[in-house]
Formats: sequence, structure tokens, C-alpha cells
Amino acid sequence: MSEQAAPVQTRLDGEVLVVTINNPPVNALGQAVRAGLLAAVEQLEQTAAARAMLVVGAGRAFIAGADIREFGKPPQAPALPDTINRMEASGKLVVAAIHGAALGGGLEVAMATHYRLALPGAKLGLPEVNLGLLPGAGGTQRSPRLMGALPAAELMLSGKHLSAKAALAAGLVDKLVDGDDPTAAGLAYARELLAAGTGPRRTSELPVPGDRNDALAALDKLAQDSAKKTRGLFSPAKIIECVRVAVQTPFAEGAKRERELFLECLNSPQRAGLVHAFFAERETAKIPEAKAAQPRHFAKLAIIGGGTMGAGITVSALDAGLSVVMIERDAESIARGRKNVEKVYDGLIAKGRMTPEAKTATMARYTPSTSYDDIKDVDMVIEAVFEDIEVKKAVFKELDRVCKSGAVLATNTSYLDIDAIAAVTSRPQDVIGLHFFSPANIMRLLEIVVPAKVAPDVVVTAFELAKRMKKVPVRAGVCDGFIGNRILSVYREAANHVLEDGASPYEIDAAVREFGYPMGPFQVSDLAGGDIGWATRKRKAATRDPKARYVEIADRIAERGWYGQKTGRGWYLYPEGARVGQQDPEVLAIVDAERQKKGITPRAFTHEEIMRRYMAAMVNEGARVLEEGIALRPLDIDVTFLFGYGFPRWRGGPMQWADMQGLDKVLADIEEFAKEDAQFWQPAALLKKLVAEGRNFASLNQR
Ligand code: 3H9
Repeated sequence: MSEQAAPVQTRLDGEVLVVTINNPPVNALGQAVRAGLLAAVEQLEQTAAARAMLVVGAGRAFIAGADIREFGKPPQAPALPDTINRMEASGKLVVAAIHGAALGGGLEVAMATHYRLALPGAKLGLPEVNLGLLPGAGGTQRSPRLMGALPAAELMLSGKHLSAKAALAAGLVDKLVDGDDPTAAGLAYARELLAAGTGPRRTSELPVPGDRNDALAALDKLAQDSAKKTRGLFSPAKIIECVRVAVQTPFAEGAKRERELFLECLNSPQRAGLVHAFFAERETAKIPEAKAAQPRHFAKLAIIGGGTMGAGITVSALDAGLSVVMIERDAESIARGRKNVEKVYDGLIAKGRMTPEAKTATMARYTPSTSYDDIKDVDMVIEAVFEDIEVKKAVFKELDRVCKSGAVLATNTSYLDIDAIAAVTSRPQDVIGLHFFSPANIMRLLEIVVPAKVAPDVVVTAFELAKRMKKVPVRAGVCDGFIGNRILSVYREAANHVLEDGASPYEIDAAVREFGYPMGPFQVSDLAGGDIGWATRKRKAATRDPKARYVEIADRIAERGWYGQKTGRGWYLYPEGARVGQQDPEVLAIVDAERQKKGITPRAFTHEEIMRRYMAAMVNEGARVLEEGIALRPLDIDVTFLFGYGFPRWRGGPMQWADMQGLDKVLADIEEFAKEDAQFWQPAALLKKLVAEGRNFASLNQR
């Protein structure tokens, strides 16, 4: 290996040994970096001319943490805690100059240096909790000594990044320096310290500031609050335990306990699920079209429709720095559209998260209009009108007439056939689906639906739009419901079967919440509006297989005008606009009447059986979606459900969940359920194939 390519490079600059971590893209602490850092410490001690060591990161970050790809693999020496402790113990001065990310193990390295400076743009944090972990290289012991017990625990539980300024105020760094060259700034700082005769100041030897009993009481309170907020998560309670130990015992003892608890977290299934989610989320943007095409230029958008969806998309576009012309059919509707947009910004102003001046500046890029003539020059159109194919086709004929050549024409449909919409234009190569999720300015998922005739550069442009809007894009093929809603309709149906066979909607919701979802499917239906699902069922009625089991209970509820929260009752009762529903005996009576009509004697379901059915239906349809090429990889399905449907992130997504159960078990469940209803529970060919070959879904994620 040439010196240039070495992951840790050292050079003596006067009396300072400059140690540069150079492991692109983000200087993660893989084995070679740990070994290099350890060797650098040895070099420092053996080099008489060196009186201090400066640690800096090359490229865009200081160090973004442990190498996440190494988790779950056999550990390789040297371990990070040992490396860091060795560095801190040095008798010579050790300084860190931080630019960019100093996260997780990266901040742990910095905290074990003797003095730290940060440049503007530095981001410091201990985000291990997001990966199901705790800081395992002394971070839970050193951060309380620098910041105080409670702020340190809060930082670790939130996983948030602090700016350089906030880190200074918190006591994590000693100095802020302007500029963009960490080596120059760090060298100057190290020389300044040497000149002042400053020696090592080891964080592990500092006391945790503040009163011990106060700190313990504050941690108890934090533990109670956190247990409510982080329901189902494994590592938060362990983080608090580590901080408690830091308050009560010397560093060495605390570090030992930290190690034990870190290993428990490392070996937990939650860590596997969360690490899968971390990489999956970054992988979905890697699509075949990106190899061959460049995005088209876009700066000015048209959004057709100013309803909730159109306004949410408008806010996303404005926030991404784009200009938007919003089109509505008449003066009254466009006034409402504008109000819908302003409402979002006024809400932010009320919460102190936006200034009125920033709103004015943002709204200057927004033009309301009732004339399609005003969108002649836009680079991209996103249609968000009523979900009806004829209405959408009419809009696209108009867009085809007015838009400039090369403009991207996107439809925000949740179910409809985008090939058919493209076919009414003279330019199907420019037509694509952008399925936003409501509220569109908040939900991060964007299904990018790729019809047969679309040009690759239009697909790439849609991914570029997602990036600028800070969305998580997933590439989907055209079918009824694309990835998410198609799979949803199947497991919702499985839930309906369970309902009709004996479980109450309240039991099903409770089982789904226990699994880790924020809400159960009947609560979601009440929130979204029962009329929406009803309209979909009516639309699909003509094509429904008359032999397939159909549960009518939801129709009985909707026929009464019980659409959920907006009508005061649905599956639940919402007296006087209450947001949390109450169980409704009348609903249970309707359910019973429907069972009787079909001659079904209700039976009991455990929560476990409810979830086995719910998940088996989800995974089986997921396998079909893969088989048909609607989703590129299992991880695309996982990301769809994590970001669009409230699937618990720590389970990694439905396909990862299936892998962790064992696909043979999931298939065995499906085959067992098929004994009652062979039509609904036909195992997907891909699932059978994977089980036969002893493979899992993850094997299809390989690039
Ligand atoms: C830890 O430190 C445990 C210790 O306490 C204890 C040990 C004993 N490792 O996000 P991006 C890759 S746990 C490996 O697109 P950005 C990433 O996959 C760790 N790879 O860029 C992507 O690869 P690709 C605690 C990593 O600018 C590429 O880098 N640290 C790591 O939007 C670019 O990433 C964290 O949790 C890693 N640690 O954001 C920090 N980090 O190009 C995790 C990134 O092949 N990282 N990659 O798709 C982040 O939060 C963001 O990546 C960061 C940059 C803010 C740094």
C-alpha cells in the first residue's frame, strides 16, 4: 500500500505529529484505521522530537464513527476502546481538530484527546442509539465528565448532532476557530498549548460535574420519560444505566460496565434491524438508470392542485429552493390552495421554527394561477388532482398541449395506471409517477413509479428531485398500488379475515401496536378517513374475483357515514373531536351481525397469531412484488414500509423481519393458513424458491 492510500497518515510538523485519518468517504474506524491510530500513538511516544499529536480527518469529515459494516462480524483487534484509552494515556499532549462529522466512535476519539477545537460546520454527536447501540468506546463515561450527566444522557438518547457552537457551549470542545483547514487550525492550537506549557488533561480522570444525588434523580426521571417515548427499544435504558454508573464509579469500572452492555446491544436483533435500515435507506437511490443518464435541469415547477396533497408538495418544493406555479381551476380554489401552503409556514412561525421574513422570502417563489398558460416555461409538473383516471387524463392532455418540450410530467397517484396516463400525451417518455405520502411536506417516502416508456433521464431527474427535497426515494414499477399500497391491501385483507373470524378491531390494533407500530390498521383507517378505502374497494369491485373471500364489515361502517375522526366516529368513537378513539359497542354489534350472516362462529386469537397472519400476508405479497420486478430489491420494500407505513424501524422492514424469523417458518405459516383459504394464502413462487435453496431475501439485496 502506498503512503498516500494509507488509512492513517502521519508526518512530523515541527514538534507536532500530525495524524490524518484518511478512510473515505467518512473516515469510519475500520480495523485498519484503529491499527493505524494505535501505531501513531506508539510513533508519538517513540519520537523524541514530537511533543504533541494532532488528530484530524481528511476529506469531508473528522470521523463518522465505528465502521458500521463490521457489526455482526467477528471482532478484529485492536478494539476501539483499547486504542482510544492508549491514546488518552499518552504522556504527550494529544489534540483534535474537528471539521464535519465527529459522530459515535469519532466523537469518542475526540473526547479522549486532551484538547479539542472545532471548525464551523462541525457536527458532533453520539447517534449509536439509532443503530440499536450505545457508545461503546468510553463515550458513555467521558461525555458525562465533559457535559454533565443529564445533558450527556440526553445527547445519547436523542442521537442528535450538535453544531460546533452548541458543542462549545456544552463543554464538548474547548475552542472554535474560523476557517476550513483543520490541520492548520489544529497545528496552531497545539503550538499555542505547548507554548503555554499545557500538558495532558485526561477526560477519564475528570469528575462528573454537579451534585451526585441531583444527577441520579434527574437520570431516574429521564429513564421514566424515555421508557414512554422509546417504547420497545432496547438500548436507551442501557445508555441511562451507563451514565448512572459514570456518576457513581471511577472511569475504569464504568468502562467495564459499558463494554458489557454494549455487547448486549451489539448482539440484539434490534441492532441487526437498525443497521439494515441504515444501509437500506442509503441504497434505494442506487438504481440502474443512474449508470446511463444525467438528471435534466429543473428550477421551476408547476403543481396542479392546491388541496392537502398539492399544498404539501408545494411546501416540499419551496423548501428545496425551487420556484412553484400552483394551478387551480378557479379563483376560490386557488385562494384555498395558497392558504393551505401559508398554513404550514404560519404553523412553523407559531412554533418559533421560522421567521416571518423567511416566510416572505420563501413565498416569493410561489405563484398562484388559474391558467395553464402560466406554466409554459416550467421544467417539471407534478399533478396532484383528484384520484380519478379520467380527471388525470384530462390534465395530462392539457399539459401535453402547453408544456415546453423536455419538461418532466409527473403524476402523484397512489394506485392508477401511469402507462394509461402517459398514453394520452404525445410524449410518454417524459411521464413518470411521483407518489408522495400525506402530509407530503413531512413524510419522507417518495415512491418513484417508472412506466414502460419513460426515458432514463426522467427517472434520474425524479431521484434528483427527491434528494433536493430530502425525501427517501424508492423505485417502483406500475401495478395497482405500486409497492406500498399493493402490499397494504393484502395484509389489510388478512386483518379483515381475522376480524371476521373472531378478533375485535381493538384487539387487532393492540397486537399491531405491540409489534411496534405507532397505530393499528383500524386506527389508521379512522385517521385517513374510511371513505378513502371504501372508494378503492368500490373501484376494485368490478375486477374482484367472485370466488375470493370478501369481508363486508368495513363497508357496513362506511355506509353509515362513519368515516373516522373527521365524522366523530368510525371504528372508534371520537366524542367532541377527541383524537384518541374509544371502543364502540355498536361497531362490535355490526361485526357480530356480519359474522352471523356468514354463519361464522367467532374464535379467540392471541396477539401472536394475529401478527403471524398479518406479517405472513405482508411478506408473501412482498415476494410477489419482487418476482414481478415491481420492487428492485427486498430492501426497497423495507424502506417503503419504514418511511411510509410506520413499520417499526428496529425490525428493519418486513423483508428483513422475514429473514430474521427464517423464511422456512414464514412459508410454513402460509401453508398452514392455506388449509383454510387456499386462494388467499397461495405462497409466492419466489418465497418457495428461496426456502428450497436455503437462501434469504438479503441474498437478493447484493449489488
Ligand atoms: C459507533 O461509532 C459505535 C461506537 O460507539 C463503539 C464501537 C466500539 N460506517 O450518509 P451518507 C457510508 S456506531 C460505515 O450518504 P451524508 C454510507 O453508508 C457509528 N459506512 O452521507 C455511505 O456509503 P455509500 C456511529 C458509513 O453526507 C457513505 O458513507 N456513527 C458510516 O449524507 C456516505 O454516507 C453513526 O451512526 C459508518 N459509520 O452523511 C454515523 N457512515 O456511499 C452514521 C457513513 O456506499 N453516518 N457511511 O452509500 C451518518 O450519520 C452519515 O453518514 C454522515 C454523512 C452524517 C456521517
